[in-house]
Order: sequence, then structure tokens, then C-alpha cells
Amino acid sequence: FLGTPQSVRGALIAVEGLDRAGKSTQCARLVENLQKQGRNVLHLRFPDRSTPIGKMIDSYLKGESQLDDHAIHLLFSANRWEVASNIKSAIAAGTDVVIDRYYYSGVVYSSAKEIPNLTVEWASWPEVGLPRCDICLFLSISAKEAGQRGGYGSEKYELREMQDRVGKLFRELVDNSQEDLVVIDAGKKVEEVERIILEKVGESLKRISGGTTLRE
Ligand code: DGP
Ligand code: NA
Ligand code: NA
Repeated sequence: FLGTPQSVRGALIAVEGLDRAGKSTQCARLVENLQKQGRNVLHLRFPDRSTPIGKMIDSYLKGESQLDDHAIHLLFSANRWEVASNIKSAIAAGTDVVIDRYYYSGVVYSSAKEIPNLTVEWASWPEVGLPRCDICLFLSISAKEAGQRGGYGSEKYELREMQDRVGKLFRELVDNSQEDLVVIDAGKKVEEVERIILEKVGESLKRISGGTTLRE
């Protein structure tokens, strides 16, 4: 049980973007900044490689195992669903949940593979019903610039062409989305990005204390 129930629920905050956009750094700073304000914060990341499903994903990403593209998508999604009830109870108990990647990555990375039938719509269905974000901070950076940040690693999707398609799909999602997606220029200095994120999250927290409910 996560603390005493409070009258104001916590916020569900996702940070999204291309590989090497600075998500991990910014998530860590956001968690620290919210804690400094006296808030309880749960820091999550997807994929969560520690669970049995997460271990299958990890092995796939490292090229140690092969899986059908639809099958791996459903595993990524299941990896989010296995944490869904924890997210909901934390939020109900007044804890903020900061997530490094969420269902946006799911939809975008899987459909960027351009596999017949594996459309954005197909990839979206298993994500329907997951707790929806109050705010999603999209760290925007070009695939070229991201690639120059010390280069990509050796995992499955860390290839320039894939990242270009992922970037394009993310931008389409941002343009068409009804959700609270906020585009942040991740090319700016770390401290500047940190400041902008805190400001946007502050606005979202105000809306929540005004009574907006968590959506599914
Ligand atoms: P990370 O540990 O943040 O580097 O993420 C691992 C990789 O997995 C990254 O390239 C993004 C990708 N990814 C995250 N969620 C999904 C998903 O649901 N489907 C697919 N195909 N890829 C995903
Ligand atoms: Na990665
Ligand atoms: Na990361």
C-alpha cells in the first residue's frame, strides 16, 4: 500500500522521444525536482527488463533471440499491462508516476517497422485501457542529432533509418493527437530542458488539483 490516501491524486507523466533524446536524464531530474517539492514519486521505465516478459524483450533487443514482429509488440504491451494496476494504485494514493517511455513508443516503434498489417491502428489496440497520461513530454530531436550524441548503441532499433521513421511517426502522433502531448526542444541545454519540463508539469499538476480525473 503506497502511503495514506490523499484528497488529490498523483499525476501520470510520460517522457517520450527517440533513442538518445535525453529521456533518462530528464526523467531522473524531474523525479528529483518533484521530490524536492515534497511530492511522492514513483519512477518507472518501459520496457521494464526485470520481469519474465521484460527478460524476453531484453533478449530480443540485444539480438539474442528472434520473435515475430506482432509477437514482440504484444510482449512490449503486456510488459506495460503487468504494471498497470500498480500505476493506478500509486496515483490514487497521491503518488506521481514518472515513466520513461510508455504506449506512445509502443505504437510508434512497432508501426515504424513497416510490416504488412502492423499499422498504427493494429499497434494501438493492445494499449487501449492502460492508464492514460496527464501529460506526455515529447523530447524532440532529429535522428541525425541524436545519432551524433555519442552514437547509437547496438540494440535492435538503434539504426539511423529506423530512427528516421520513428521520428516521423512521433511527429504525426503529436500533430494528430487529442492528448496532452507537449513538444520540448531537446536540442537545448540539459538545464534549460529541465526547467521547461518542470514548468509544463507544474501546469498539469494545477489542472489535477482542480479535479481532472485519470483516464483509461
Ligand atoms: P530503452 O530501454 O528506452 O532504450 O528502450 C528499448 C527500445 O525498445 C527502444 O528502441 C524503444 C523500443 N520500444 C519501447 N516500447 C516499444 C514497443 O512497445 N514496441 C516496440 N517495437 N519497441 C518498443
Ligand atoms: Na535504446
Ligand atoms: Na533512455
